Amino acid sequence: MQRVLRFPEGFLWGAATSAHQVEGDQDNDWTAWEKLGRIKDGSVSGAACEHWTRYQADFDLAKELHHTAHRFSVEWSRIEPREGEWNEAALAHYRDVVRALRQRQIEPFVTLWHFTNPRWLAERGGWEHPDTPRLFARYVGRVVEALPDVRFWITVNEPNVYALLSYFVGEWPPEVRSWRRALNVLHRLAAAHAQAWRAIKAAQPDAQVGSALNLVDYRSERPHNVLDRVSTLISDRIYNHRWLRMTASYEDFIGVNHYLQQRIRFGSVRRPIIAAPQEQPLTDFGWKMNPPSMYRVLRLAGSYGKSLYVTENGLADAHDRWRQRFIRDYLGYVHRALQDGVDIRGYFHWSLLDNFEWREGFSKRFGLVAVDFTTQRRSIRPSARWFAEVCRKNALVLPDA
Ligand code: IFM
Repeated sequence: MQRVLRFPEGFLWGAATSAHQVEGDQDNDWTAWEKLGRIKDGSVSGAACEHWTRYQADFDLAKELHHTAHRFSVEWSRIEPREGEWNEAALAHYRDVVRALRQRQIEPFVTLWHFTNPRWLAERGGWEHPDTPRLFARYVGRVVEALPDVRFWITVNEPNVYALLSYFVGEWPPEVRSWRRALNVLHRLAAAHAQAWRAIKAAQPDAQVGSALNLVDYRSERPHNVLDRVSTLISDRIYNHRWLRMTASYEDFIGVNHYLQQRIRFGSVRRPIIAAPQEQPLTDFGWKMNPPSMYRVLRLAGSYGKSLYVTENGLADAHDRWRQRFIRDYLGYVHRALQDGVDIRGYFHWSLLDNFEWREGFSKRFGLVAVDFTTQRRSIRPSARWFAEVCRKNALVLPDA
């Protein structure tokens, strides 16, 4: 006997990537920072997956895997290499990328900012500079004009992760450790999102515009400890809700990126514990799987009354030991949230390809498709073939327990 969980008609299935992580060769703040030797495995993004030149073949793989949508980002530093100077060749390239997806009946979801800043922008203060939202909206206007065939836009990716890691924990460039500056950056990004939303709507009134937020399922480390509980509440308010409260009226949809449950202990907010029930496997990142968290964060995002897309969900798992189980169990909770009335319209697995995982370098393997970074050879992982059947059937077929 089998149990079949059907997804709504038209539900979109696919995977996500970001420019810096797969394209390589950029003139941005991360490239500069990597060269200072800051990446844990000593690598630099370099040519990454050479997706800049191999995108057609990569999209053939996505097609073979029955993906019906694909999320990727365009790189600001390629498009505007110097302030006010536009690189038409880069825009034409991204137009070809969109066309390549359309030719394969894959719906493009385009992210306009995914952590990296052009070097010239970083040098004048990046997201701390009051003029950055205006410059961002101007850049967005150029991209939207150049890509009239895109219907789904994601303005910024995980503004909360960026504010946290770059300005509060200080683990990412520009390595600041200040909660005031972190909040200021989060607010700047929200202003940028609103201005970009208006710019896109002015050019394409029918476009669907949202942002992709990283949502964490926060729990108290010691449920009966009042200080832990207050710290947990504050983390949830700032990390999960603050962005949504500021931007909800400028979101046609909310993109939910979900990876983790975190346990908060008073006094260690900068270093939360990534925990889950004992029996859940540990992924290569040291992040524990915890599928019910997916349900809780979807309910949280759904409470803002917008439609949702799961714009990222995945794990580092070089040997593909857990990926199938991970996708199966997390999708089970996506389905449960749908049944409980949450309006979820698609699921993007992170990631299509193994890629440059920020400070971890190339050591963490998130791809449905494995990449050999010496030869650039791609090989489809078994879990990706299994996920392909979910996409093809628009249903999750579960063996009866
Ligand atoms: O690789 C990142 C991505 O850039 C943003 N969300 C989380 C992923 C895995 O860490």
